[in-house]
Amino acid sequence: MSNTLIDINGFVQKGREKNVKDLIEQALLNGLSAESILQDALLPAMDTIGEKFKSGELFIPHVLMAAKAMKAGMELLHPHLVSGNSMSKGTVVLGTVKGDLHDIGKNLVKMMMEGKGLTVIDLGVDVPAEKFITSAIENGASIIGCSALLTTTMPEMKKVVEQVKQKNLSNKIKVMIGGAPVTQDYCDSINADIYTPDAATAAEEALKAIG
Ligand code: B1M
Repeated sequence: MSNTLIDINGFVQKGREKNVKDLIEQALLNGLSAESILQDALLPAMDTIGEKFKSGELFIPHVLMAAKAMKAGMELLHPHLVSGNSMSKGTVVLGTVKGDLHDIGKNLVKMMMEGKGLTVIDLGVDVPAEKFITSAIENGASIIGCSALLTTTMPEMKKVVEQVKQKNLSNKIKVMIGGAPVTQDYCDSINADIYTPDAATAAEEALKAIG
């Protein structure tokens, strides 16, 4: 792996936003692909932060700083990951569920979906089930995408599935779920339509589901 990728990884972990931005700009100029910067530097950096946080080596302020640096990096990669699709291929309402403030993975899903030509209505974080439904109806969305990073917030996804069913929208709207603690088994257990483990697969499956 190139030294630049190793350095970007290190600066994300240290929360050094400016260094991350400078190095990414330089890396792009030098011909490194946005995909490689994301997959080989940014994502592994957040994995390491997660492990260190879990083991008590790092605390919330460190995680927040790393997340900020990661987001700054993602913003620079955004135009490179999102191609110039001008015609929308369908609409997805996306958000992180109620009680949950993690949005890095959700933002990545958004980026990948936009890259596939989908219109994404981003409801942000801490989104209650009702809001997903209302927004999907208002925007004529075919997919509701729910992200959850906490085991305690996953049940909100079940509420979304139940409300889609209660409102007889199951034939119009599919519920897609994802996030680190979410699994195919969980998806089956709450009768959600689609589970995907990562952002790129989420975008591919959304496009397939929209047909
Ligand atoms: Co938090 N946090 N955090 N955190 N945090 C985790 C999730 C945790 C696993 C850390 C740990 O203990 N190892 C743990 C959860 C334990 C659990 O429930 N199982 C945890 C905890 C406990 C907490 C707090 C409760 C800590 C506290 O306050 N004591 C607190 C909760 C706040 C809240 O939400 N109410 C908290 C807070 C925070 C910060 C605010 C400091 C910060 C979030 C900043 C932000 O997002 N703006 C933060 C962070 C950064 C993390 C870790 C370190 C990194 C998460 C991340 O961004 N990963 C995380 C540890 C970890 O996951 N390794 C951790 C990178 C991101 C690209 O991956 O989001 O998984 P991810 O997205 C992936 C896939 O999951 C998938 O695509 C992406 C990749 O392609 N995906 C989808 C995501 N959404 C999808 C939706 C789809 C499809 C795929 O379809 C719709």
